[in-house]
Amino acid sequence: MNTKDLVLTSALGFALTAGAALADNPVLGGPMLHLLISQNGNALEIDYETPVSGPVELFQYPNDTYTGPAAVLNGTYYNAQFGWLANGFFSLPPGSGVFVQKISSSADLRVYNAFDFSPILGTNGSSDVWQWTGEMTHNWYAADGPGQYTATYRVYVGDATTSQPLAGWGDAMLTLEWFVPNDCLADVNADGNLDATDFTAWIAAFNANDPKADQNQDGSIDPSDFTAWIANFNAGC
Ligand SMILES: [Ca+2]
Ligand SMILES: [Ca+2]
Repeated sequence: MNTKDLVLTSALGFALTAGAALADNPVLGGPMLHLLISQNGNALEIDYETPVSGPVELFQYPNDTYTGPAAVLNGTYYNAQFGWLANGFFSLPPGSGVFVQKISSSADLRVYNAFDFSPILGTNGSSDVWQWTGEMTHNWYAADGPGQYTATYRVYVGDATTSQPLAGWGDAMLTLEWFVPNDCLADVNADGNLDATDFTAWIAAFNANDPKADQNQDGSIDPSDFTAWIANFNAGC
């Protein structure tokens, strides 16, 4: 690759395939969802290869234990369907590169590098800025329990040494969303614990006609769901 005239091409997706040969390599969690980055003059643009309708689910694989760097995913709910992918050729100024900057993120969402599982994009005190090489890169997004997770990123052209944005270049913004469904009905406030606060949460859900109040899963919210909540609570999760 000519460093002066950086050419990014989707043909560089081989790295992911190579990684998949590792015995304990984690799985993506579903079809690849590519975040297509393209250059249009002095601006970056983003498009979705596959329209994403709603949050993407983070999965836990209780029987899988990874060794080595991938062990950071052990016990987590994770997904790597979102992948950065170059759409066409890039011609960037010498000494520059493409960067992804975390603008905002759910505090409990963690991101790990696609290839070496190092924490990136603000995870574990890492920099909020991560340099993308231009090859297909499916980073790992992980969380510890039920909930909704979101991250907003800015993609820009920056100085390869300082990562400072280059003047005169347009950036692109995108927001990604994930979720972990709450499979513990009695845990109404979805904090991963069963305790008295879930009773308060059930009352609030009942009054708000929130589907979470439907503890017997019959499609309607009525007083029988109170009895059902007690039963679910006693059954535990
Ligand atoms: Ca709870
Ligand atoms: Ca019901």
